[in-house]
Formats: sequence, C-alpha cells, structure tokens
Amino acid sequence: MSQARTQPQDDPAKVAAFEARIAAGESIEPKDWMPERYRRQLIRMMSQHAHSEIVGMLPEGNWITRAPSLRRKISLIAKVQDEAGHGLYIYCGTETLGVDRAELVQQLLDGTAKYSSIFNYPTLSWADMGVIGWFVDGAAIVNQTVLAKASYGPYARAMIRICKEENFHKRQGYEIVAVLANGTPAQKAMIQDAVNRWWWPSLMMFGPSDADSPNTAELIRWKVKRRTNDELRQRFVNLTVPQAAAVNLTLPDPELRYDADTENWHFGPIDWDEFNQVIRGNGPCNRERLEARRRAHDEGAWVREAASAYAAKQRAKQASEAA
Ligand code: BYC
Repeated sequence: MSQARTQPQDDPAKVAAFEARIAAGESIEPKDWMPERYRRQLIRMMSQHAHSEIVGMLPEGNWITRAPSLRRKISLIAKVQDEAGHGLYIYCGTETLGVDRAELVQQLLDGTAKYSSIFNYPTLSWADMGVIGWFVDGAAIVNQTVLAKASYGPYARAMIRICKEENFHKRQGYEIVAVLANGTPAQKAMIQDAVNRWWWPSLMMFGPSDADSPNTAELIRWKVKRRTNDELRQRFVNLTVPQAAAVNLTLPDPELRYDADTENWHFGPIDWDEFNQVIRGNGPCNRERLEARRRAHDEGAWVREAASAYAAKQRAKQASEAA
C-alpha cells in the first residue's frame, strides 16, 4: 500500500525481538519498532473499519426523519452520531501508524478502499432499524470484543470504548424488534421480512471462510486477530439463535439445527458469489453509498477550510505570545 511509511528491509533480529514481544502478550505502541508488513496490515484493517463506521451511518441515517416516535428518533440520532464518533476514533488510531487521514478518506472516495459489505444493502422499512441494531451491531460486538485484545495498543483501546456503545446500539435494536414481534400481524410480518433480508448479509460481515481468507493466518500469528472469521461467525450464530426464539422470529435457514456433539448451531451454506459481488462494488447500494459520501465530502469542504484557518490563526497567536 502506498500510504505506509517505506522502510529498509526489516532487520531479522528486530523481527525476532518483535515476535517475542507478541508471544509474551505485550502491547505494541505507536513508537515501538514493528515490521513494515505489520504496520501495513493494521493500516488496511483499521482504515477499512473506520470507513465502515462512516458509511454505516447512511442506511440508518435514511430513517431518522421517518422514525415512528420522538423517543425512537432520539435514540436513532444518538446511535448514528456514535457511529461517526467511532469512525473518527479509529481514523485517529490509524494515524498513529504514520499515515494521513486525508489519504485514507481519499481511498474510500476513489473506491480503492473497502468497507463492510453489510452497508451495501437497502433499508426498506422501519423494522430494518431494529434488525440492524440486533444483527449488525451484534455481529460487530462479537468481532470487536476480540479485537479489544489485539496486539496493537491504540486499536485495542479504541475497541473497548466502542464496544460499550455498541452494546447500547444492540439493545435499542433488539427492543424495536421485540416490540414489533409482539405487535399487530402487519408489524410481525414487517419484522420477519427484515430478519429474512438481513440474516445472510450479517453472516457475511465476518469475512470469507477461513480457507479463503488470505490475511487471517498472518493476523492471528501477530495477535491482531485472536479468532478466525469462521470461529466468530459461529459464535454469532450460537448467540443469535436463542434471541430469535425468544421473540418468536424465524431465521431464514432450513438447515439450522443444534449439534449436540460440537455444541454449535449448524447453519447452511453462505452465498459467497453474492459476497464477492458486493465487495467488488456490485452490491445493491454500493454506488449510492459512495455517491452520498462524495457529496458529503464536497459539501463539507468549507468546514475543513474553516477549521484549518482557525488552527493556523491559533498557532500564529501562540507563536506571537511566546516571542
Ligand atoms: N466486507 O483475508 P480476509 C459497525 C475483505 S462497522 C468487505 O478475511 P481480514 C457498524 C478483506 O478486507 C464494523 N470486505 O481479511 C457501523 C480483504 O480485502 P483486502 C466493521 C471484506 O482483514 C455502523 C478480503 O476481503 N467492522 O460495526 O483478515 C452501524 C479478504 O478477507 C469483508 C470491522 O471492520 C466484509 N464483510 O478479515 C452499525 C472489523 N470481509 O483488504 C454497525 C475489523 C472481508 O485484502 N475488521 N473483506 O483487499 C476485521 O475484523 C477484519 O478485517 C475482517 C476481514 C474480519 C472484516
């Protein structure tokens, strides 16, 4: 990746010392020596994560003006604002690796950086707000609770705070789900339809199966990832099946059954063709999402200019006071 700081070939002695620190469970901090490949992998993963939070505001932002009550509107606005905060927090964490945020944002706008596949699906009804909180934030919690133990300190610490907020997001979603599931037949049908549409894309959030995941082995070795994609996906399914039963909703998988030997819920095959289409930019809303981000970036140019002018003025003031 062009944005990573270039370094001479990593010194094998330094690599060995670094790997010993990882093996001992030490946290790697921004000023510590790290292999160039470790830095690049973190920049890739963290920037994609930050982009996901920012693009992830769009499907829900679409429903703020149509929330069914003042109370629902307040909590949805708060959730979407939290997502902006998560994005900015993770961009800051990524900058500790020596890369400029403007460069990362440009990669998103150019379509050269990925963001989570899940945000390329449309939000068709209010019930989707419930199911996103339940499934999407639920999946994020499963993934991020483990990332809170990642070997890179700034990323791990960001995850601790973010997970606390994701817990509120999941609860607000599940509460919407429970209310609709116990509502009129039309409300129940609406929530079941949302469950049917979001279930499989939510399982895809965890990434390709381990056999097809080029980055997992290296990231596990460096303790950035502490569990594989398939392990986390299985954990999410195991947690979610009883939650669906508790509100009498059906998950759209005829193969779903409990396996007493493995103590896991067995689930049917994932449509990897669909996943690959979405991450290549051909999902239902990829174009719309990037257009919305580009428009917001252009419309926000004056804010960035004003903030830079203000910062320059403050610097000049401080310099003249110090003189
Ligand atoms: N979507 O080797 P793999 C949120 C890419 S936002 C798109 O397994 P890795 C929220 C992958 O990047 C939460 N692309 O990769 C916000 C790689 O491509 P490149 C978002 C995907 O890194 C608002 C290639 O496929 N969470 O919670 O080992 C509202 C091969 O994959 C996806 C994060 O970002 C995907 N689903 O593992 C509500 C968590 N999956 O870069 C909620 C942090 C894979 O080689 N990230 N790809 O071109 C991770 O944990 C890991 O990066 C992943 C992938 C598990 C996602």
